[in-house]
Amino acid sequence: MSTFFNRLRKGLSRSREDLAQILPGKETKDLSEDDWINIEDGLIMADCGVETAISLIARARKSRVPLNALRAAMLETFPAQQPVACPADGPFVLLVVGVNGTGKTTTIGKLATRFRSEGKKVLVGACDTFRAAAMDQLAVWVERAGADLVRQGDGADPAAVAFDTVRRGVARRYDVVIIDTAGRVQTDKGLMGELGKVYRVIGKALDSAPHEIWHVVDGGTGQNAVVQVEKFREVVGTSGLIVTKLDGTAKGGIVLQLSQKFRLPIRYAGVGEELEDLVPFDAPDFVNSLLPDFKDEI
Ligand SMILES: Nc1nc2c(ncn2[C@@H]2O[C@H](COP(=O)(O)OP(=O)(O)OP(=O)(O)O)[C@@H](O)[C@H]2O)c(=O)[nH]1
Ligand SMILES: [Mg+2]
Repeated sequence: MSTFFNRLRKGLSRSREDLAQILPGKETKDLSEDDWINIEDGLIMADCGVETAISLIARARKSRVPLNALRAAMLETFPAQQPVACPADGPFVLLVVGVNGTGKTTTIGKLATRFRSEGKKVLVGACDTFRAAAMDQLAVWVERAGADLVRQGDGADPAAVAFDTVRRGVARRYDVVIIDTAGRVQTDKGLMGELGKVYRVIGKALDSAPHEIWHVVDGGTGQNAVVQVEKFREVVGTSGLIVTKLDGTAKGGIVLQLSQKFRLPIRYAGVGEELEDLVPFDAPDFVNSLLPDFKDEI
């Protein structure tokens, strides 16, 4: 069994156990209206949100075996995974965004390690220039990964750092350039404007960049994650999601909700604080972690 599956199963055990109470291996014809309401409540409690819970239930009700149908309906919320963009004119440039403390910097360290293990030359830009500690934290991760870092002094213009990083990535023929940004609340107009500038300046340094914009979401955020993704997407045109902290107290349903609402690929899942705790997202593993196992063959 994969580490991802084990960690997820552990992380999502509460939601799975709750759902197991109300989703016995029954056939649809044996379920009462109250049972369906309980199942819907269970999905909402697991952070699926009302809209997603209702649409999942609507599909499950059409089938003879609700658990099977629910599993299929959950899988359908995930769009087919497209390969990550592979530019012809220079390095692959990735912009990483999200609210405070979701795990952006840690995730960049883990991603840089992955790319390095594939033999790629990786350059990381420290565009969280507000706090020296933030740049130091990134520097540690980057060194552990065996990647290179571009940083300027405290309080430097994040857009200038982003521009420099991408230019250096092109000039020195890096394979991958990753831009770390400061966490910001989606309602902060000033900081969101600054992020928009970082995004635009990357395009000035390399026409086709950024090739991917990944929004790092804390899996334990709950319903607020939806408005976060919406607002960041308006500013930087998010192309994919990374959901972190799925090893902790996250209830998991938010992943289904985000996927159903935005149809964005979920590229990776964070399942711990160590270097190896970032795994490519696997929809069947995820759904199997969230739903109870079949107790009876029906
Ligand atoms: N359990 C767990 N903790 C994680 C995961 N990813 C990140 N963290 C922890 O979350 C905390 C915040 O991580 P950072 O990488 O600093 O988050 P950030 O988004 O860069 O934060 P700001 O730059 O302040 O916005 C750290 O304590 C990380 O170790 C994860 O997948 N699981
Ligand atoms: Mg950070």
